[in-house]
Amino acid sequence: MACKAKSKKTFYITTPIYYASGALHIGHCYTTVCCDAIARFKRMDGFDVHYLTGTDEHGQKVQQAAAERGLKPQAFVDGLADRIKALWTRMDISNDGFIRTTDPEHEKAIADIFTELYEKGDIYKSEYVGKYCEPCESFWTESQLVDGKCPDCGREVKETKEECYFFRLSKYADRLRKLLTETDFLQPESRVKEMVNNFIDKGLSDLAVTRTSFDWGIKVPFDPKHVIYVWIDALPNYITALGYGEKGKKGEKFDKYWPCDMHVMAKEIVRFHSIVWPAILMALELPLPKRVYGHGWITLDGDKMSKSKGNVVDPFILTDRYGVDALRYYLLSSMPFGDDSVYTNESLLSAINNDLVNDLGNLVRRTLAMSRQYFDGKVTKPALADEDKDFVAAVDALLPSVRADMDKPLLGKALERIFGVIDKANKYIDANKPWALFKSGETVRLNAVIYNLLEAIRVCANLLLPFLTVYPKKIFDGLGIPVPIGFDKCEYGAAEKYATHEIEPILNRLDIKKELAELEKIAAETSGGEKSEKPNKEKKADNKKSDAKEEKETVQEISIDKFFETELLVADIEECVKVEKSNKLLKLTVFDGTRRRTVVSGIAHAYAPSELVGQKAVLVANLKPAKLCGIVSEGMLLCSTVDGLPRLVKPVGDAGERIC
Ligand code: ME8
Repeated sequence: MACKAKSKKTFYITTPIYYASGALHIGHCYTTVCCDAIARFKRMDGFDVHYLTGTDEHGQKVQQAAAERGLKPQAFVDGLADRIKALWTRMDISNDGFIRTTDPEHEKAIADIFTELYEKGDIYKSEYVGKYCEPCESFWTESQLVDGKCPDCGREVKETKEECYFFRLSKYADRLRKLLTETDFLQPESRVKEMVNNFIDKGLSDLAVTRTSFDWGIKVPFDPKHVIYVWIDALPNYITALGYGEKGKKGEKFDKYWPCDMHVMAKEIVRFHSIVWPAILMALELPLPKRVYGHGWITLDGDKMSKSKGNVVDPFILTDRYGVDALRYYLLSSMPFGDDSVYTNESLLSAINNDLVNDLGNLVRRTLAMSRQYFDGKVTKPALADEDKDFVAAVDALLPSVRADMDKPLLGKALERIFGVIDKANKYIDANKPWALFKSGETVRLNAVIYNLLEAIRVCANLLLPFLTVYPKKIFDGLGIPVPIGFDKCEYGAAEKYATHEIEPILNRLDIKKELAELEKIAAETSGGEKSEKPNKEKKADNKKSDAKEEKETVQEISIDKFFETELLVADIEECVKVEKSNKLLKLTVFDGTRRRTVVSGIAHAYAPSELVGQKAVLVANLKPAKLCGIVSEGMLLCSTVDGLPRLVKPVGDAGERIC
């Protein structure tokens, strides 16, 4: 039960700020959904929660990715930040803050932090000679390399020599060792050994914190040919987002929420969070975060899913097909929080069918149907019978044990407990046979059985609210009671009576074979090629052919007059639906300033229809109408390709304005 003293307690939780260098995948969703479930749980449990996520937008990697697309870095990161925010909206993430490292307040604060550390002698200028891993943006000493390669990603490193500023990390080695070995700061415990053995015991070197080889970043205020390099820019986001700024100016939010209760990230950046970040805070003489939690990786075929390796699973596609709760449930329940786990389409689809459709869906459907059939939905609180005491005890044990799981945090375990009670409730139906009680006219017992089931469903749905954002609300609708905002009624007997409603099934059973085939088809389409049985050699020859064709096409020139024959107009997208029987096509109604037109566009794998309504697009307005899937399309929308996906080119101006 939430009490008054608790409601005053604060809880600050963060995800890493993700690189704005490409579209995010279900690995990023994993961290963000886990933090979301914890944040939602804590809010419901009476805490004043601040949940922060954001984007890491500076650095060489981002500058390069922008250049590859012919974009200025700022325009590139603006587009990606929008897309990342759209993903968190899609995943129902309840973040309270979203920080971008290009936010002017952040940039100013980082410049001040850098100056403060320099003035204190914790940052000094010298020359760097060593190995640099470009994709990881990390410098390594010879002894840290594994087989001569980057210990984080296994790729080649480059010999580098340049003038740069260093952070005096070595100075903090003893304090860091104590922090890691004598407190619960870093979890799970297995990560402590990794950090102490691999880094502290090997001797902490000072950390290179500026670069001169690129300029997309915050300049050192007193030496502007140096750019503050990624970790010193990125890690303090956790305090700049709370308003920590110029020397001595901390701000209300900082005073309220700092120190952070939990920084969550995957294992590859635990080193930065459990060694570099506390050392920066020690140098700034600020309190340290209470806990750093490094979870495992979601892998695909044994390989870490990663943007740079291109082996990613697109959360937009999965949520389009199965809904946000299915993906949230899968991520939260099927991945052991500390260890690595393997993603497969099969495991996702079986979790949906077995747990959500069979166990949860059936329990809700059967119980609500019986309450209506036997009592017209009206069920009252009975006296508790001896034979129900075990069942009721299992329901009552849920809140305290789930609360303990969430504190660890063991999210999968918490869900397992809730689904354990759901399973018990399904068995309780079979054991008590309400249909037989009805037949024999045992109305009092029948009312008690149905009430007990409704109570079990209510408590489970209450506890599922932090994890799933759609189904529990539907269940409360069926139960005929408002969605709770806390856990104060999360115990057996809190509802005096019920008046239940008929609701749609919360989820329909999937045909796994069919879905697997569909997902494979989508993967083939979105990776830009049809699945081909041709041997590799032949495929390579084909590629060469198409390369040659492309080359020819790109050198073909047209006159400016010919170009101006194309009429490009700003258009407003008013409606958008999927074209049935097509995975790629969307049917849009756009207003071109004069009239409404239908446009069929092959962008269904990149956008959910709802994302597009209300957006502006560039319409090629004088194309000959063409029939696609039986629909006449009266124009085309211009797109650029970002990470292999079409993205609408966004114009400025009102519908009907010409683009020239
Ligand atoms: O490292 N499995 O950003 P990033 C599980 N900008 N989690 C995964 C994952 C996977 N396959 N792939 C990504 C950065 N993640 C820096 C962070 S923080 C001050 C700066 C999640 O875009 C996981 O949380 O590479 C991982 O640590 C993070 O995304 C890396 O995101």
